Amino acid sequence: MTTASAPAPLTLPAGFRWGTATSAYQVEGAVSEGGRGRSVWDTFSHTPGLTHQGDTGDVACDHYHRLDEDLDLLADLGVDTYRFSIAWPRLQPTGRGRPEPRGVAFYDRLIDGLLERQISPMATLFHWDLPQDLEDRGGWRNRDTVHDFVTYARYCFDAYGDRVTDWITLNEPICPSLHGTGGYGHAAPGLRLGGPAITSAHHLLLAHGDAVRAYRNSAAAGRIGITLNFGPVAPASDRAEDLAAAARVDALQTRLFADPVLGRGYPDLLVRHWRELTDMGFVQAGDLERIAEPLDFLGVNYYKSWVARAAGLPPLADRVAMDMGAVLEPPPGVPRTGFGWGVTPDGLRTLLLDLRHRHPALPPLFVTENGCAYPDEVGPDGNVDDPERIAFHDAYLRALAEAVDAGVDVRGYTCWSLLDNFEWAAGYSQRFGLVHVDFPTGRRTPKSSFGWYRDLISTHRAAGVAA
Ligand code: IFM
Repeated sequence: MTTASAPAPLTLPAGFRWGTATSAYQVEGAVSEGGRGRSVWDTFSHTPGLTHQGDTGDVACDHYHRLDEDLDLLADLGVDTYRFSIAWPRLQPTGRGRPEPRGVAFYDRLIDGLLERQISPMATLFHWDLPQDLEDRGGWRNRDTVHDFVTYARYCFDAYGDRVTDWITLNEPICPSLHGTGGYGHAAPGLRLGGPAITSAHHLLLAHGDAVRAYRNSAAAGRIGITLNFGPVAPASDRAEDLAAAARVDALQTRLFADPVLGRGYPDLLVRHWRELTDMGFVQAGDLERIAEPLDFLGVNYYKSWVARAAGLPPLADRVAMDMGAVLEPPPGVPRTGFGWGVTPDGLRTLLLDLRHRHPALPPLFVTENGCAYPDEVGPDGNVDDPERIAFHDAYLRALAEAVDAGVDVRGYTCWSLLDNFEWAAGYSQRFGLVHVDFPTGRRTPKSSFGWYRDLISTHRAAGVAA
């Protein structure tokens, strides 16, 4: 493995925490072991034609069996924090009932292994893998799922609350709701329902707020927050149609979840559109207060920003899809990742500053995901050189440091991802890892970005500017 020359130091505050992130279905595999139940992603990925080349998470990175090897990689990387998710169907195979002891034991081993290596565990309770049995009862469209989630969350707080330092209730609630239930059917559970997708979004938020309150009432003594993904957008021109299209996309992609979580309720502009699809009767008295439970931190996932050009409103049922009647493109002239996403580091600075500006009582921020996919290959010398990924993380971290300089309280950064993994409907076609995974054999090869990130972390630690 080659290690790039040491990067110029970034000015980040003392105690800034460095990490990497993964999620259960994307890395674990072993989907039929340890009593695990099925999730919506097992169903979706096994439905012919829905994922790239029919890829599934059945084996994924085989992290379930290679746990010690992956923990050693984390120790070698020198991270302060590892962000992983707990698979609800591993803990409660049907989403209800007594916890499955083998599932509980797997995450005990993971958490203890992190602590033995002086890495603080950051656990996400829900990263899209809803137990299929709950989906069969209506999934997040069913208000009962809120109660089921809080029961599951309590089990987790009781089992791991003495050791997990940071909890994340939900990752990117837009994915299981608007993308999976109301968009174009390209993600689990693969429905195109319009109004009921909005019901799902609301119930996810309610589950989040209630889980935070359950946490405060538990014996656990760490921090709790939620992770939202943000897609900042600028209008393609100052034509009224483009301005309106950008405002709609902004409401959907940067404000739909952040505003209610931070106590501002749903953006009016969205509610006006939604009124054609739903009477919003699912929002009951007191719900918005329950959703706005105070947080210890807000997790920010940021990859790219967009330019929006008006394309005419889509048919009614599609109005909850992410483009909201706009053509979304990377800003002109920016490089693209292997996935075709724009490389837009400045958007991170703007996003962090905007969040602080819009929300005077903003809790501390934590960048819980940021990364890029390129078609990395193991070279003839056995190394994987990925200079684009190094340049990507370097640029985004510099934008983050500028926001911190301007006064935004950002506590840490967990890059996506430790390992190449199952990228949802794109299967194994997109490699986001600092570590290359040869999927047929499971063999891990740290990429040059792994060495770069390790050097960056140790330089900061040595300089005394990071914990
Ligand atoms: O792989 C996903 C992750 O599950 C959620 N955030 C975005 C990543 C890259 O698409």
